[in-house]
Amino acid sequence: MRQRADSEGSQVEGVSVVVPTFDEAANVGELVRWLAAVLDPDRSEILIVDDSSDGTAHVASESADHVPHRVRVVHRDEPVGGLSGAVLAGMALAVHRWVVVMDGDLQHPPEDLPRLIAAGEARGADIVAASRYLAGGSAGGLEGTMRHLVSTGSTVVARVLFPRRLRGCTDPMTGFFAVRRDALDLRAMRPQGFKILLEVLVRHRLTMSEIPFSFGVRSAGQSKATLANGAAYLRQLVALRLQPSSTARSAAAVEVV
Ligand SMILES: Nc1nc2c(ncn2[C@@H]2O[C@H](COP(=O)(O)OP(=O)(O)OP(=O)(O)O)[C@@H](O)[C@H]2O)c(=O)[nH]1
Ligand SMILES: [Mg+2]
Repeated sequence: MRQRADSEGSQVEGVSVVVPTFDEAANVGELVRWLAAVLDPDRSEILIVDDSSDGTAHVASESADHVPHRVRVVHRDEPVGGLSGAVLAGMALAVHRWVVVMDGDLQHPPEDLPRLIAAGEARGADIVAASRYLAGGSAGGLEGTMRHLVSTGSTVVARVLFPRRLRGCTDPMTGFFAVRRDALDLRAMRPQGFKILLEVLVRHRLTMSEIPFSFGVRSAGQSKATLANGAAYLRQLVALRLQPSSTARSAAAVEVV
């Protein structure tokens, strides 16, 4: 059982939390309660971008009624760009200084969220990623040897292909990070598949930092990591190599909501 976040400690302000969800009805209620424990209700928002058909959006909206925080639930009837497209849609709605991206299945511990923001403020970074591979972190929540191999293999390939943009980034595959809203150029991004941090880092010139974290086990429900995501990752690598940075801006803008 997860330790309860210290709701008596100071709560973080100036944060928009973007959570992509696909069939997370069994997790999203608990996630909203956990986030409410660490966020200042007057200076934060929770943006849930949902592509599900299992009632996740309904559960999320009901949970919102029990917390004083601003919770927006966006259900996409015609999803574009998968998980990464959902994150981009959430980023487009975010109003606060920091945007935190995290999964909806509690594998990303909400109590680590204040550490991300504190590190970003203290170090003057544009982006702070929560890394499973930094000393002190753990990828224990990845199920099976194959998932571990795919994760480390994908990381090595990305770092070889983008050595400058990924310098200092031990875990470009992590889905848990905080980025300054004004450092993002959403028009530069061409999201597809699962790897939104890679998209952000390669398409921007950002000062990056990391904190270690322990990737937990999925709380309930099914994984959406599939072979199709592997294929999408390869397509993403090719697209990023061909048009890596903000030169992409002149192309047609991505529709984000
Ligand atoms: N909106 C949206 N969210 C998605 C989509 N695919 C996955 N997600 C969400 O993205 C997050 C990460 O997906 P997961 O299935 O947990 O992937 P994972 O953590 O690599 O896999 P597990 O370790 O098995 O949980 C979860 O919150 C999912 O609900 C999608 O197509 N659209
Ligand atoms: Mg997961």
